[in-house]
Amino acid sequence: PTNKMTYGERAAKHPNACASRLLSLMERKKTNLSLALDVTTKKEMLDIADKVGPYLCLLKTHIDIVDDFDQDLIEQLLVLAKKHDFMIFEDRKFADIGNTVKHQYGNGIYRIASWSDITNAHGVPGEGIITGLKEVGLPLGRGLLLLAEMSSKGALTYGEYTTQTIEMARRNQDFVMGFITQRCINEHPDEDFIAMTPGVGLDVTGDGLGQQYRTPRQVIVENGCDLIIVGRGIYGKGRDVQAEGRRYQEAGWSAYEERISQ
Ligand code: 5FU
Repeated sequence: PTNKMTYGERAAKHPNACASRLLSLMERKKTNLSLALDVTTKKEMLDIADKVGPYLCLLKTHIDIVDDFDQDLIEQLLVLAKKHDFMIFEDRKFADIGNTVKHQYGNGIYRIASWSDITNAHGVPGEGIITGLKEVGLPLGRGLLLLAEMSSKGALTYGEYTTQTIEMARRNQDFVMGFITQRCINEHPDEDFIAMTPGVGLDVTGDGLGQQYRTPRQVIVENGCDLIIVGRGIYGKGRDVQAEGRRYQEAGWSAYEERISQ
């Protein structure tokens, strides 16, 4: 299945335009690294994105934690996305009824749909959440991820909840391009959801607040995921962000090469 295929082969036949764009970027730039850029000032955000940009396929944001957010931040992030050739994923984790999330996605201060290639949602409200987000995002060529499994200790995303979330995605493949998950979810031969995985680190196993880390190899080779999402492992206190960016890019890519050559 998708496990043995290259990102490029998958890009060529992927029916979801946003997924295809991301997979071909990954192939062309030889990276499956997504940076979780959880910093609270505009300056740090732009500085780190510029330094780590060469190693990324996807910049993951939490735009609502930036103290001095303004429209100029968005414009500058888009300039960096073009300069370094990466896409943007606002990790908004929508979780309300369809009509509300439609506005949370398209309106307000952040206008997420206007700049973020990808966003994500919980399945907890039922399928209307996808329908609402799709009305706003699909005409703009955006893609959605559903949260199938979280990385944190004691997460309730398992069993029947996860199963039903996956079924919701299967019914909405024009807009749902993949999952936040800890393992590859694809089962049917023609199924190609992109598996993006947070909770990745090479040096520590947790953060004291419930986060749990696994290595790129565990995630990509052993569990068949496609992207590693790394935050503090790259820009944590005292770290050389450029060197760490390269280190995670290399670790992620060599794990992928090991997987497809097996
Ligand atoms: F959906 C999830 C999840 O299950 N676990 C996560 O850690 C999202 N995340 C995000 O990934 C979280 O909000 C952070 O932005 C990022 C992990 O950052 P870290 O610094 O690598 O722990």
